[in-house]
Amino acid sequence: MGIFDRLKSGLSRSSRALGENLGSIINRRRLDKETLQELEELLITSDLGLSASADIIANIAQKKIEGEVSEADVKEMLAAEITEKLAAQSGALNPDMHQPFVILMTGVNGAGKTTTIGKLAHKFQNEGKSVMLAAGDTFRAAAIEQLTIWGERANVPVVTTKQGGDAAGLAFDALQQAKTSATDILMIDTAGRLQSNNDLMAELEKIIRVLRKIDPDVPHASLLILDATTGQNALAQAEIFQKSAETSGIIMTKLDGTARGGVLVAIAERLNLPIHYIGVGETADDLLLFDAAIYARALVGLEDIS
Ligand SMILES: Nc1nc2c(ncn2[C@@H]2O[C@H](COP(=O)(O)OP(=O)(O)OP(=O)(O)O)[C@@H](O)[C@H]2O)c(=O)[nH]1
Ligand SMILES: [Mg+2]
Repeated sequence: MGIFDRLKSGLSRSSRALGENLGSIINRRRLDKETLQELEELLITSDLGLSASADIIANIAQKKIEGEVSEADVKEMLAAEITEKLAAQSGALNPDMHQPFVILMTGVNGAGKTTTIGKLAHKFQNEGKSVMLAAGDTFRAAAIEQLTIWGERANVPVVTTKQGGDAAGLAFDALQQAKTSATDILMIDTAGRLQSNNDLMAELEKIIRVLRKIDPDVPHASLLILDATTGQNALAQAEIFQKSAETSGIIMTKLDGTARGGVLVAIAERLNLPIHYIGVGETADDLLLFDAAIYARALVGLEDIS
């Protein structure tokens, strides 16, 4: 399956929910005020967020489209508007800028941090880069083992300490090892934490502080992993993590099989942060580069442009 088809199948629950309701709103109607209102409500219930939904509909209203429109017409309009909203937020990571390029992974419990590190390790490794992982989740019992398994699969070294050990100290050791071994990319896993837990959020600040004793420019990327199925709560998470972890970009996971794929638009609207990748499954290959147009078209249930 190509990227578009994988994304489309992942987003099928989201696009089906949107498409079915769109059909009943549009069915051979004009884009009058009432229809536009219903469309806006549909976008809001599809998790695109109040502000993005209002904007998208205002832009469409401005076009003053006369006559009847088909469902496909409206999908094209929505896809174009959503693409425009997301376009500024698309962006691959550029790990060639530093060596080692240090990536800190943060997020709430179960968001997909460890799995995403595994997927990225696989991807970078395939691109011929040397990768090292740091098992900075010293809190959860099986976390170190889980990361070690991903490391073995991708054939990359994993720096560990004992369970209950100091995460910042482990990160420090790992950065030193990555420097000594001239590793291209170091990815540091962290324990899941709720954004409401101040002590654990402070621990992230400590990890960054300690890493900066070695190199004031690290981490080069602080990635917040957001689980799409949490819907609007992802926004609250992002705002707090941005403060403590100095979030520089987002990876949204579990976009396969959720009906809440629209939340990515709300996130992009609210946070001025790039969305680098999206997770569409549990295996190493299930990480896609985020592309605004492809995402928008899959979300509204249109075919690929090409
Ligand atoms: N369907 C699907 N499942 C995913 C995706 N990413 C991660 N998962 C699953 O989500 C669950 C949690 O993933 P982890 O990587 O352990 O999450 P974590 O953020 O490291 O969790 P903690 O370390 O407990 O905070 C696992 O069962 C993963 O397989 C995704 O993109 N799609
Ligand atoms: Mg984990």
